[in-house]
Amino acid sequence: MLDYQNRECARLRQTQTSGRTIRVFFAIWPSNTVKRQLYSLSEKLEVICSGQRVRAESIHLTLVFLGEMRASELDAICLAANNVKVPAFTFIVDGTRYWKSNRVVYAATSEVPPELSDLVESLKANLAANRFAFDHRDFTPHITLVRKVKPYVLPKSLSSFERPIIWPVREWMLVKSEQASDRSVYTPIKRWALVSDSEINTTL
Ligand code: 2AM
Repeated sequence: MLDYQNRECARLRQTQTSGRTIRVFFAIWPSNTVKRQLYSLSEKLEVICSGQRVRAESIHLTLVFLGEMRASELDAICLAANNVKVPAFTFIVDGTRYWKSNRVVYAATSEVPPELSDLVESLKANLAANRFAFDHRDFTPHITLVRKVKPYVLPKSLSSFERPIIWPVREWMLVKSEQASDRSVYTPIKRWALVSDSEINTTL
């Protein structure tokens, strides 16, 4: 694991000095337990909506999409993100939705946790203060599970579940996205822990 991280850091440093750009975004990634539940949900969805399900290791929730950035800007992006202090929270996945224009089916929540909205707003404010450009569209928390779906109406049992998936969120990260022949490959660059309430109070 350490070897892998060292190799990744060395590769990033090389990219940083080469003037190349990399595609990056901030996101939260599910634990193995939550990932298994979401992946098993996508198995049902893939069958009924004839799409292509997202690979288990790629399931995530995007916070802010930055897009192509100069690799030399990465340190400054991380410094801006260091200012974000938001408490840990729980994200409750309690339904799926069809997003017609993107042809995806995604997992959603009926109640966006205020801490998640604060995390996104604080990240955007710190990025904007440092003059970084990002996607300014309103934040709609979505976890894409199936892509390239046919026009489709979700059965009631899948638009709202009786037994929600409980996702405890303890950290968020900056992620690099690379295009492989048939898919996107995501690699974490840096992680930040969400803070406990006591840490928030002592920094006020
Ligand atoms: P998606 O799940 O709806 O495809 C990496 O590309 C991640 O950033 C994906 O989760 C993708 O959302 C999200 N994203 C948000 N805005 C994007 C944009 N303008 N272009 C590509 N991906 C975007």
